[in-house]
Amino acid sequence: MIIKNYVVNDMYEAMVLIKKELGNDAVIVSKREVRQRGFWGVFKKKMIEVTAATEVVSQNGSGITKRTTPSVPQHDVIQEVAVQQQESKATVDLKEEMQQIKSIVQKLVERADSPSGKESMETIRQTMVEMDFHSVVIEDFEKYCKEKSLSSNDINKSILCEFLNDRFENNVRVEDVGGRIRTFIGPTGVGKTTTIAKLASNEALVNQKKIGLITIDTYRIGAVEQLRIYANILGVPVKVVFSPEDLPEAIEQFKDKDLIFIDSTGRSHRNIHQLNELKSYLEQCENIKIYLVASMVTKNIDFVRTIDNYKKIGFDSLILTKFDETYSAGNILNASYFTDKPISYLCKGQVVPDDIENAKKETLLKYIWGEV
Ligand SMILES: Nc1nc2c(ncn2[C@@H]2O[C@H](COP(=O)(O)OP(=O)(O)OP(=O)(O)O)[C@@H](O)[C@H]2O)c(=O)[nH]1
Ligand SMILES: [Mg+2]
Repeated sequence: MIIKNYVVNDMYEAMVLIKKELGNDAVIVSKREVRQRGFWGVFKKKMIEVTAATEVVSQNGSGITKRTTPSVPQHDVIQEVAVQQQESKATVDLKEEMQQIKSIVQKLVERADSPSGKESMETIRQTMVEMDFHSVVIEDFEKYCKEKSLSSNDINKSILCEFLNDRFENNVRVEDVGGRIRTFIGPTGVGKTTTIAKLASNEALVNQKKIGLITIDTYRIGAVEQLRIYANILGVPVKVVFSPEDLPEAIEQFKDKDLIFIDSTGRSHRNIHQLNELKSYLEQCENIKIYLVASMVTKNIDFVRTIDNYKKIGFDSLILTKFDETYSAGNILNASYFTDKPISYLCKGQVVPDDIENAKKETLLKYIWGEV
């Protein structure tokens, strides 16, 4: 029987020493806490004294049968303990790392299998949101994919392009609705007066048409002056109308004109009272073409509500402005889900008369493609 004491820092250290010196069959007989001598007793360190015993004769064959003095770990043993502790910590770290790698690989495999690894419906939906498509258009795209029995793995940008092409071809209308008397209505600041100036300039200067301008916008300070400035530059007359009943008379006074452009006050689509007031003006006129001017910068929800609410007044055509101020051309298609009226013009800057053109499908498509 060999009995040996070990004063060690922890049980792990003790186990390593016992195993090394007494072999695998050694048993721990006792364990107690002891204090190491410290500096003035202040820095006393807590240690453990472990007593171990074994039946087996030790390696050196001394056959010691008495309780030995506490064994303080030898330098090489300390090193070995430190190495083994480090190794053990490294093993734990390695295991953790392996676990992390396993879960990352697992996720990657799942992603590759799932649609998001390619261009899932969720990614395409996000693209459509960024392009400012209304939720109705996005839902229609999802329906389109279902009808084509496309699995989520098949949904990618080319499918979106295919869908946009299809809806564009079938739903979007472009047409210059013309009209001798034309009025321009729409929300505030969308470019009604500027669009009138652009169109009137082109008609007067390029097509040599006789033009008459009328404004019913006596609400906004400076509105009449704004139109007068354009009229003076073009050398065309302007009439200001203060009440609905006076409008037919003003139009009558322009009976010698080829074209009459009527400017109106910008009205929020949310103000039904103001929309009705505007309607009361337009009801006075016959054979008038009403152009709803809407800005591409308007976010889709307000854009489609504008179209919806202006239906109460009624309009013949759309003019889309401020193409130069946005990268999201979703409103082109959004419009077609809420009205069957065509788009007549698109405006792409502040310059009068240059920044306007007749709406063409190719041009409009390009604005959408730009995003896809
Ligand atoms: N970037 C850009 N600005 C435009 C466009 N059309 C008009 N604008 C500018 O938008 C601002 C408002 O234009 P207006 O023509 O006064 O707009 P409006 O609809 O008549 O405004 P209200 O009469 O106040 O309702 C002006 O600074 C115009 O120069 C366009 O296509 N692109
Ligand atoms: Mg105006």
